Amino acid sequence: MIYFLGLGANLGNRIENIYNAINLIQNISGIKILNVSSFYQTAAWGVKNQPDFINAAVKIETELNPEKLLDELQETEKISGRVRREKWGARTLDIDILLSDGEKIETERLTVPHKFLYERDFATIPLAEIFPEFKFELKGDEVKKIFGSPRDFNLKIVACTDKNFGLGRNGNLLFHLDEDLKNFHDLTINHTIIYGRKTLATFPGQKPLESRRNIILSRTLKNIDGAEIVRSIPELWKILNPDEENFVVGGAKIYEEFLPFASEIFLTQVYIEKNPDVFMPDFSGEF
Ligand code: A4P
Ligand code: MG
Repeated sequence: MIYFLGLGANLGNRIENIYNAINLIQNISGIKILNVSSFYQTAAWGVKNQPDFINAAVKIETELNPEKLLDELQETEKISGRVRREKWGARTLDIDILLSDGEKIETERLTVPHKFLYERDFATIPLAEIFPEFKFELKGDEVKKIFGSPRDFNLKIVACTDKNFGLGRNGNLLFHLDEDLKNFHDLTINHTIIYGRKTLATFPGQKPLESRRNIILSRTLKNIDGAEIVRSIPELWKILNPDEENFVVGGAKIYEEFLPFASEIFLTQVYIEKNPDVFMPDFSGEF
């Protein structure tokens, strides 16, 4: 099933709270994030006299049933330090299930579509950005798009696969074709490349590539000359330069994690069948 979620925060570092929430949701087993909207600064709705919110919408695909999904999302709110107090009051993180592609839901715990969805520009405007067929009327609330959502970093994915979208075998790439390597060089030289530990091991001398800003996403790697190491995707958003060209260059797990945020894919597909043991994740959905 497809669901659209609304995220909101108006306490603490609000943008970071939304980054972390997206990351927590992405790491729930049984949930796949398909797309994330821009971030919006919105005047508090319902209870006034509280700080503005940052709001965003997220499209997910899940095999979880609705109640289990709600359990997981409420657990995520809890981890994010939300304390339940006043109705509509200030919070570090609020997650609402806005809409699904299935039947209406009306149980004691859950109403989908969300009961106030159509009354709130802070929910409908981000939602419409990632669900263009969505029909709604503007209510005239204060909702302003801000800079800093993952999609604002303009991530580009670069990969080389065989005929069946295989990426590698036994920790090695499938191909070392001059033309593809030149293409990779020309695209990325003097720009930023983002990759995982296993991809570092495929580089010459297992070293970061020269004349590029190298950012490695790894929980385990220690300091490496010529590279910056980040431990999590939210950490990456904090150090990435949105005015730079930012390329995600592998491997399979890293591609999968960044696909929902990518704006372009540069794919070299070689029409040969190799015998790969890792594959490019499915990217047909949101492109
Ligand atoms: N619940 C029922 N349907 C749903 C659903 N579709 N999604 C139940 C999520 N939860 C749903 O929510 C109360 C109960 O609603 C849950 O236990 C669940 O079983 P809550 O999160 O405990 O309490 P709450 O969030 O304070 O109340 P409520 O009514 O959910 O508030 P909202 O609607 O979430 O509004 N202004 C701006 N600009 N931006 C905001 O994000 N958010 C709120 C909170 C108020 N004003 C805002 C914003
Ligand atoms: Mg709520």
